[in-house]
Amino acid sequence: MKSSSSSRGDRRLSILSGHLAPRTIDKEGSGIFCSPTSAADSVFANVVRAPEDPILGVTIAYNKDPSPVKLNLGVGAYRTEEGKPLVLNVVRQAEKLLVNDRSRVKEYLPIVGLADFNKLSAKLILGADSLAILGNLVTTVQCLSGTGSLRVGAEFLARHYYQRTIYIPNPTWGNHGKIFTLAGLTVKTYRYYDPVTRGLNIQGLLEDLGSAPSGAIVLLHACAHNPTGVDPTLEQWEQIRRLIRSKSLLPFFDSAYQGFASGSLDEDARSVRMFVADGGECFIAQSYAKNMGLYGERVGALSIVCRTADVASRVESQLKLVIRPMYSNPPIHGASIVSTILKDRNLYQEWTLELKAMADRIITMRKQLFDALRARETPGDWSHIIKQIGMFTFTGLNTKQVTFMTREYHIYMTSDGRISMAGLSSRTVPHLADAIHAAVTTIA
Ligand code: PLA
Repeated sequence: MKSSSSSRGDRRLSILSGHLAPRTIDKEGSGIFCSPTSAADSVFANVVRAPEDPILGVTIAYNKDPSPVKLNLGVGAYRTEEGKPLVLNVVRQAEKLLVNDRSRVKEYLPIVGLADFNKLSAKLILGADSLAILGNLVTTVQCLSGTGSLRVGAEFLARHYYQRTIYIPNPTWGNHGKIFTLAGLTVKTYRYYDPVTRGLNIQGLLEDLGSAPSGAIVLLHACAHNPTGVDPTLEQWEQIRRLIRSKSLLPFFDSAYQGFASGSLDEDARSVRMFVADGGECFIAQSYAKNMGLYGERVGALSIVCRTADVASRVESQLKLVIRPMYSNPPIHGASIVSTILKDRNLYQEWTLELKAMADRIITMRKQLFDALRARETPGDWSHIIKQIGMFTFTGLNTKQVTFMTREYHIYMTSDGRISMAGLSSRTVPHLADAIHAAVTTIA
């Protein structure tokens, strides 16, 4: 009795001294050094509150703001001119067909997903006439959108590839580093963006990849680079391709925006097709979140282009061993929507028109924002707004200016100054232009 109450006392004392001692919390909040506060009896009392995600956390902050003029330009999610999320017409049609088809069941898909979906996805990114597809050199597995495709590819590389280092652009989508690190790869960066020219630092890129160890993996954004909106020209892609092949580096394409950069699916796949045409190997992670507006359905695909059909089929057998213990097999609904659209001529045609309309609306927003800043004589050269492509503008606004815009104008964006052009409309452009003007004229 006595000993148990004194040990309880000891514990309380140690908790109290924990309160008083300085805390050590690691950056990601996974530290075990923090003392418990209110939930002292929980076995998780030492769990430290983690910070919100730098991109998805913007939406959480936005949702809490009661202001009627608030504007969410954080996450890259398409909105209509009315500021509403958009379900594509072709998606509604495909869903109707699926629901009315009584022969459809809800059985498990195979580990690698829906066979039709995989074939059609490879065709979409590599082209209908791709020799790699015709030669069965490509293995494609359905994954949980772009993120899941990257992660499965990363896990496969960590298990089966001799080089453990992956080079990602600086800057890049915030999740890239985490995905590859958690899979067990070593992440390094290569120079990509030049803040002075607000364009591509091709020289720095070539130098950094040129000094990468032979065989290193290189992450490339297939088009519409996130967050900068800066893509290499075709000539620059060719320079990058030659360097990558000459050093036997392994390209890993992240294709999250096919169709969103130019409005053309083929145009936006040119970088990938250039690398596949030379017969070398490569990885491609595809997402249907943006180009079909299937964000929450989590539909994507990982394709690995190999040198022989035999290697491709052995690679696929190993991908199954990666996937099965992670999530067993992927969900059926979203992939069925995609394959229904991709295999029907009319639906496919209608999709390309809807996609083009989304891309065009974004381009119009760029022009309107640029004009609005010019009309206000906002200091600075804002031509990058119309030069950059894809969903985002990398404005060049600094963290303080972003904080100011959120506080004073209720405009929400990531702290690196990235704005989602897809979240803007003709109605909200003046408000954003006022905010940018005020930010750059009042805060250095
Ligand atoms: N790759 C890149 C380059 C991306 O920008 C995103 C999404 C993904 C992959 C993953 O998308 P998915 O898993 O939904 O298919 N980037 C968003 C959303 C649009 C996010 O951060 O999750 C962004 O706002 O940057």
